[in-house]
Amino acid sequence: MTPKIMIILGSASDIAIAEKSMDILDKLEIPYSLKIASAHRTPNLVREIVKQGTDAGIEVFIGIAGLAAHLPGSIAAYTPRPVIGVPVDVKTGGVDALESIVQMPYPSPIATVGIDRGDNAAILAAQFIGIHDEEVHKRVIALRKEYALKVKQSNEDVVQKIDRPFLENDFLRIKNLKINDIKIDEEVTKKCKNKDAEVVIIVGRQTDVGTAKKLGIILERLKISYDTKVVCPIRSTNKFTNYVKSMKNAKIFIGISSNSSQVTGGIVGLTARPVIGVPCTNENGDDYMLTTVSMPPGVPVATVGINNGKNAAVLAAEILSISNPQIVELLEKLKDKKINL
Ligand code: AIR
Repeated sequence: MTPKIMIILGSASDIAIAEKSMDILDKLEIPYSLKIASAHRTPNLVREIVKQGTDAGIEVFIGIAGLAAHLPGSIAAYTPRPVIGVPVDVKTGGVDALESIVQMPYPSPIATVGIDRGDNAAILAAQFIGIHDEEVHKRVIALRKEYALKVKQSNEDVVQKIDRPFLENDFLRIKNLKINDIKIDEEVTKKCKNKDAEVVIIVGRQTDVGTAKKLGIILERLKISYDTKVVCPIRSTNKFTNYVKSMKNAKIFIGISSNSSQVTGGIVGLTARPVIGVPCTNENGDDYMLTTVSMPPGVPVATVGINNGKNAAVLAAEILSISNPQIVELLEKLKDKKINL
């Protein structure tokens, strides 16, 4: 079996986080390769592994590292394939590694997941592959349902066992509720502007539209179709849900989000397609990177740098280019132009 995913660790001491990735990939039956190479101690080894891996058909790279975690960025320097970064908590709770991975300059994005979230990195990699491999997409949906059913079941396993005089255990028993089970990627029929768009951009508030515009300009240069909507999942819940579900041909969703990042969190609950998150700043200069990236197991958001809509576009293009070599060429031109400036 030729591996589709390559996991690279900055050190053998990161192995526990890689185990979480491997558990998921084994479950999803996706062949992978595992290597150890440090961006600082062995930069040449990183370059060789990544170049040879790309030539041999690796579709997605996962870089796992702690401290000044420059490994995912180094991987991105040697491959046109998408790179997922997993920050490891070695010191400072892993925030040092998180900032090192997520804050990449344009046009070199890293799809960053939460601290120690090797499991979410593997799910995200499977979602990328699922865009052109229907079997993998179906397995991701099945896995997502497992996570959801576990939550439902925990009402019986935990709540029902608590014995307290004022706790009404039988009030709205979850097992009796008529919830039409877990519907992921279910469709609704609704007229929308550009229903065939490959990339769907959702902006939570008017203030962040500028970030979406920059993103759109890059997608246009890369000849990728997209649709943009400003809709807040809290203020207009039905509109938000219907819009996400009506975009049934979408291969990738991008959420541009501030505050508690309900936009990205909301999208990810409604689809098994990959979700890219662009954290924004507010008027006071607070940023929302942590509320975008720190997703629980099962529901990753591929987070890029703060206000970096352009990197979200490049990441979307890299993901789509796995099965479309034309985009690789266009991306190379885009990168050359940036360097020549
Ligand atoms: N690391 C290795 N080379 C560069 C970096 N940033 C990271 C590893 C590991 C941490 O440093 O990814 O998380 C400590 O590595 P070690 O080998 O000292 O245990």
